[in-house]
Amino acid sequence: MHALLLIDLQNDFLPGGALAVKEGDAVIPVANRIMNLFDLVVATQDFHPADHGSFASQHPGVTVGDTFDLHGLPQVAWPDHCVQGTAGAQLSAELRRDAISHVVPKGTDPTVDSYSGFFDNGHKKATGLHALLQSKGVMELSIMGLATDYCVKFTVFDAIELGYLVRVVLQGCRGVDLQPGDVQQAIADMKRAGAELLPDALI
Ligand code: VGL
Ligand code: ZN
Repeated sequence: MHALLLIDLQNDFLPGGALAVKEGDAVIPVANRIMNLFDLVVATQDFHPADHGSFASQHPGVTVGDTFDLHGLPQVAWPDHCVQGTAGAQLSAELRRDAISHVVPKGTDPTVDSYSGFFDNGHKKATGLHALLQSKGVMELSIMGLATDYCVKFTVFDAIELGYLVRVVLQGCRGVDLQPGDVQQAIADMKRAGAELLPDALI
């Protein structure tokens, strides 16, 4: 079975959102167009409590974009985003929701961030995504979404480590590029880790 994993296609990562990714809206039509090609479509949802530890607002003296120590892990300080119960946390209304069979929340523990759709950043707790995919007999994953250099990248790394055959739908990814070059580096790192990169022409 081959599943499409849609990473964090939520309002706060789209233009006008709290943590807007440049051209983030360009990936929604890509998702809608390819959904039908898969046995299963699963979406992840960044889903933070209002006092999440990744928010700069929780740490006096820490500015958005800084890296600081969060309970022993290096953490980028983000603006408040994808807060549970807000419109920003919701999946884009333009997504074909009917084709998405499961939504997997992540980042719900205020003490640790969760870029990957599979585990928190400390690799201590699973989100349930792996168990879900195993229960459906999924061995192949095509992955796309936001942001290339954070949640897509770490989801791809974990998926490869867990033994899935992983393809990255590059046309369906956009990144933050906190430092210019981060997105290109992330793409190179995913390839080196063993992901197959699907260029635009293939989908
Ligand atoms: C993400 C930063 C913070 C992402 C989530 O979806 O890539 N990035 N939270
Ligand atoms: Zn987040």
